[in-house]
Amino acid sequence: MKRTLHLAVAQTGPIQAHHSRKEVVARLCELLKEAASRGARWVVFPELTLTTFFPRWSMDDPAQVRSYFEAEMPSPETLPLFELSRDLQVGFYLGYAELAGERQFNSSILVDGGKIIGKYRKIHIPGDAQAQENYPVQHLEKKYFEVGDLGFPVFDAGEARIGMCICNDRRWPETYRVMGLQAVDIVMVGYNTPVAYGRLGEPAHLPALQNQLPLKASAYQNTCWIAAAAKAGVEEGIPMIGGSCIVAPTGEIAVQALSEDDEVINYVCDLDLANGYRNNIFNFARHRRPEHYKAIVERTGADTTPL
Ligand code: ING
Repeated sequence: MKRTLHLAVAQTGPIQAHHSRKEVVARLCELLKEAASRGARWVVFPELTLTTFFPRWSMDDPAQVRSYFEAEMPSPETLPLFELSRDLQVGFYLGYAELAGERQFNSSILVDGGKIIGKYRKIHIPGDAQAQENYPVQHLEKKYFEVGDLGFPVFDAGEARIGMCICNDRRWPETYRVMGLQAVDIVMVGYNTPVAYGRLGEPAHLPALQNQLPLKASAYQNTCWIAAAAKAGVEEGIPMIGGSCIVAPTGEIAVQALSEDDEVINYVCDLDLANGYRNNIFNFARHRRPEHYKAIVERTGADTTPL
């Protein structure tokens, strides 16, 4: 009997500063309903799905900053999404700004049967802690979020082992390898990626390529499926890439979004497709040699001193 899981990714178009939580949750509920109507068992929403990508601005008024965070989950505004998930029996990944006491995290949760069954807090926090002079676009996640303190856990969600990461995490191979070493079947990731990351001044074709590159490589190298959900389109005047996709353990894109708006993509994933790779070329137990990998754990930055 094949182990399959019907997976959906719910890409959202832009969320502007004036969009209320209520309006956004209504959009997410429509996307969840669409995914359920296609037979999906799980739906992946983007990073910081409930608000506009506020780390593009430098804000020092604590009340203004806190207005982008959720002090409780579910909150009265997000409860309808939890209830719909329970009623439709469709689980979801949701990215949001988490206020945990006085601590601020860029977080994601797994919700199934209307209950939170897993949480992750973003570990690779990109950008800067202070606004940079003459940057066309700021990226101040280090100003607003602490480094996550939950590691990269993998959760047993019945038919599959599911792990999570968030946006910049997807560019770092360590993210997936830690989950691959926990036999993850599916990695769910949401992202908000500006088209022009100002300080790089790179050709326009590269952001899309550099989005897919780590997803394809990491799905293949860690014998897992990856479901990646963008918040896309022009948010507060800043273009964000779309390109939401579901990637197979073969390294192939199984399905991808065509628009930069609210869009559902879905795919019936054969979870045993990974077996061939796990038993052969990526049989970690047979082929990995951790005794030669110590630099990966012992060093943070690169340096020329001999190991
Ligand atoms: N966004 C971006 C990302 O990693 C970024 C930050 C953009 C880094 C472009 C490098 C290049 O996709 C978030 N939210 O991490």
